[in-house]
Order: sequence, then structure tokens, then C-alpha cells
Amino acid sequence: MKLFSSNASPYVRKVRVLIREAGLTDRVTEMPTTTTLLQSDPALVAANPLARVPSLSRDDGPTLYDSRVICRYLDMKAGGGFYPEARLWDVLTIEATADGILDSAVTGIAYEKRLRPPEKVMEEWIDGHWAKIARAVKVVNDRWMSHLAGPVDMGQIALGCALGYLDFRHDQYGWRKDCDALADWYAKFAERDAMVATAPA
Ligand SMILES: N[C@@H](CCC(=O)N[C@@H](CS)C(=O)NCC(=O)O)C(=O)O
Repeated sequence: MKLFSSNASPYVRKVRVLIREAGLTDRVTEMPTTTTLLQSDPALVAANPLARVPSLSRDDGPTLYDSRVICRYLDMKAGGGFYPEARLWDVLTIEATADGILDSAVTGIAYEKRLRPPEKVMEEWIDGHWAKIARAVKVVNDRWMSHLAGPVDMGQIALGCALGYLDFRHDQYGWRKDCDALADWYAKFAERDAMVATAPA
């Protein structure tokens, strides 16, 4: 299997962390891919009409995307148990919360600031997206800490990658404010080998 990959993408990082946690490093080859909304990589376009990383090309079927589909597929391949049946809806909801944080952090804020000319950047748009992120982080801190204390699953991996991205690109907003429990959890989670190995440069 070949993974269209990017070191800076937090969605790709979810997949890269899972590959390492599930012992799949020998079965997936990473292909570093440079693509943006304004200039898509042609090989990626041929594999995924949405031209987004991560995408996973396989010998025995169509290319898979997006990160949630790929992670579910790789977990099934590895028999990894990162989507445990007994906690499935919690895991999926935490993963969806983490992905929602990323959608606001990447498309909502980072692209707005990086891809638009400065005179077209809309501050209210950025504020609205940060409000979503701040609410989501606080809800995880207030409601989900007991889940995060359990065995590592895909909800935790997605959340770790989302918080890592906030530190990487949006450190100035300070997501840790009033979220001490989550900040403590993340400090430990970020020390896992798979997280260290995939930290964005
Ligand atoms: N929902 C998708 C989001 C993937 C995504 O937005 N990836 C970004 C990189 S962080 C990308 O490929 N952007 C290029 C583009 O949108 O053209 C997933 O979970 O995989």
C-alpha cells in the first residue's frame, strides 16, 4: 500500500501514528506529496479527485480517502483494535470532534491566512473558527477525560494529532487555557514513540 503523505498535515499524521501503533510500517510506503488548494499534485489528482492527503492507494481496490476511512481500513487490516466495539460510538465521536477541530484549524484559519491576499482575509471568519475549536477543546476537557484515560484508540490518536497541530500552527491562541486536565493528558500522549516519530517539522 502507498500513502500520499505530508509531514505537516495533521490528517496524514493520524494515519502515520496509527501505522506505527498498529505495527504496519512494513506494509505501507509513504510518498511525500506537495499539494495545495491552488496547485494540486497531478499524481494525487489521478488517485483522488478531491486531491487531498492522506490518500491510500492499494493493489486490490480503489484508492481510499479520507483519513477516517483509511484509519478504519488499516485498523481492520492490522486487527489493531483501535476502534473497539464496546466503545465504538465514543471513539467515533471523539475522532469526529478532533477532525472538526482540524477542519476549522486548517481550512478555516490556516488556509484563510496563508492562501488569501491579506486584504481579503476575513477576521470574523477566523474568530468564528477559533470559537468552534475553543468550545470543542473545552468539551473534551470537561466530558471526555475518563475515556482518554483508557487504552489507546483512534479517538485518542486523532485528538493527539489535532492538539499537536494547534501547537504547530496556532500556538498564539493558547488552547490550554482552562483545560488543565486535557493539557496534562496531551503532554503524556505526545511522548509516545509514534507521536514523536511523526511530529511536524
Ligand atoms: N477530511 C479530510 C481532510 C484532508 C485535508 O484537508 N488535507 C489537506 C492537508 S492538511 C489537503 O490535502 N489540502 C490540499 C487541498 O485541499 O487541495 C481527511 O480527514 O483526510
